[in-house]
Amino acid sequence: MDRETGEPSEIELTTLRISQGTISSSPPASSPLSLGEPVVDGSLPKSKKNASSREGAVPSPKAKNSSNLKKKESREGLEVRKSDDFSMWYNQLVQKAELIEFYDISGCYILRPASYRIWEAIQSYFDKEIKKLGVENAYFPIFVSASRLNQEKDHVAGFAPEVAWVTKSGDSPLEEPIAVRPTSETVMYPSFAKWIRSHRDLPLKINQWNNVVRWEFKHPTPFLRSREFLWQEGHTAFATKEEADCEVLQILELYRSVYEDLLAVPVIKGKKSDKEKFAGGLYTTTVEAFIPHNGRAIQAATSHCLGQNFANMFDITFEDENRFRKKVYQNSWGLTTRSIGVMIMVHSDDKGLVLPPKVAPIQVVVVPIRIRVNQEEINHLLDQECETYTLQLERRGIRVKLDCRNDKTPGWKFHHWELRGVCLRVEVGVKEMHSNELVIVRRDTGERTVVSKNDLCERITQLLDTMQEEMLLRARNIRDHCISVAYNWNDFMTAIDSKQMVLAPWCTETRCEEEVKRQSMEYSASRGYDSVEEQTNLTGAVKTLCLPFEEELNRWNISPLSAGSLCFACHSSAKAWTLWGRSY
Ligand code: 87F
Repeated sequence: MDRETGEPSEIELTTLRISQGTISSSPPASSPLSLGEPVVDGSLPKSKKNASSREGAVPSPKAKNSSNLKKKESREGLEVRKSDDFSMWYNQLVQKAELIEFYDISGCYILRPASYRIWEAIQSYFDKEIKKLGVENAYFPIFVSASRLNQEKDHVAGFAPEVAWVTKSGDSPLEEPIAVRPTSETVMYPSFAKWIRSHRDLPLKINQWNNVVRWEFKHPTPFLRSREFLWQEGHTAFATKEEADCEVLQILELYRSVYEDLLAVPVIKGKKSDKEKFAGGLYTTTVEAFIPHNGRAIQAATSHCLGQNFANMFDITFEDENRFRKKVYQNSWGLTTRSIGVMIMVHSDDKGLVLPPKVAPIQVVVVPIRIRVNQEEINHLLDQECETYTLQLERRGIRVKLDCRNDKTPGWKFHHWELRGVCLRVEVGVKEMHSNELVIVRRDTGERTVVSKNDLCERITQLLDTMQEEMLLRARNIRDHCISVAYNWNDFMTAIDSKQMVLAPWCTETRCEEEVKRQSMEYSASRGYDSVEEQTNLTGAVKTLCLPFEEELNRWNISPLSAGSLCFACHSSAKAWTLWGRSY
């Protein structure tokens, strides 16, 4: 069993990974040229204004008398801080906030309603946007025959160990084993070859919302790395390369928008290096996110230009206006449920989940603060008043919940809804009944705002908008402080070791990238990074994350590379500013 998750573990794989990382080298000396001070918030929220000043205002008879219930209550919350043990914190959080239920097959997780709702919000937003671009949804089978899968040997070769196969029905072996799709190029493209005849059939833009299976051997993590996951995969075909190039960026912009405008997670747009791009394609663009608490970057979504590679393999051709037969240019692009995990890691805290209002299943909870004893009449009025507010908010389209359970104390309810990431709490006590004001508490900052009852709906809407906006700004500010600039190896590794991403002038050669990866692993091993790896099952190797687009460099005030710039690693001529980091 896994010490943190209670999942069945894969001991042999962990052992293999650790034994790979034990080589030594000498540590570097000097410090990085940071874009700012590294800020990794390691503290529990200290807000005095916070939450539970009213905790226990009404001890319910049960809570008072039953030690059993008390025990249960204290186990509801997180027992570990984000800064003390990040991966244990995350595993507790996804379970206690009722996002994930573990399953008896390693790497497979149950997405509970609370997390599936978030996925639905992402789906609904992205689906609308791609439809505006003329993309149509379809559904292709989950199974791929061996011959189809191998039709396109080159790119599948590297992934072969991850393909899961069905070999039996009941007790009888199948005539030919059948693969479960790890991605659908080989499933879809034979149909594309049939459907596309003339230039009039182009562009063809197909998307599917589906599940895929990749039998990963790396340590699984809920949302971030699972053996079955949900995603959308878009597959498009065009008459010209220009149209394909244009769509690659349109989709990348939508991915940025999903992360930044919906999930309030800042991302960096860029192009993948040759080593990190999708092997079957021409070039890969990416949005990269960052988890400050462990200094890990994470690929958030990718938009590939496939060029004519697949058109060659699957014979996807069209007759142009002049009756010449031509090959199509294709793209593919994907966004997965990993996005939910990234959002949780970036925003949540020691009290539990913090959700941006746009995707929060419950945006507001109304909690009556009842009077202790023998005041049933007043308590009843209090409930009625709470119901009125709930209805008002509901009518405005706000996702609101009224919690008038009478076997739970207000303090217990505060913690309960904080753990589950409800954005705002409206507290209604006897004081509020007799005044014209209400108290609203923000989940992300703990800030209390007193509002006039007449303005409740407007103020709630305002607070939700502000919270959405500030969550992104805060996360971006922290993320930007985790980017250093380095011109040499020592500065580079020092920054990496302080959980930073590093922007460095680079020669763009694959050989150099491989050498950086090797040397950074040696370096990490020599600095005892092994033990961190052991705990987190993440490697100490440093990779290129992307060659950031100019717009990103401009935002950081990084001027273009000057003529004589040298590669930070191999000292040959530098071709591009490149973002490096340890990653998931
Ligand atoms: C695992 C097994 C077999 C990734 C795999 O990114 C094949 C593959 O082709 C494989 N893992 N890939 C690359 C997927 C490329 C591409 N497909 C459509 C995307 C977006 C959506």
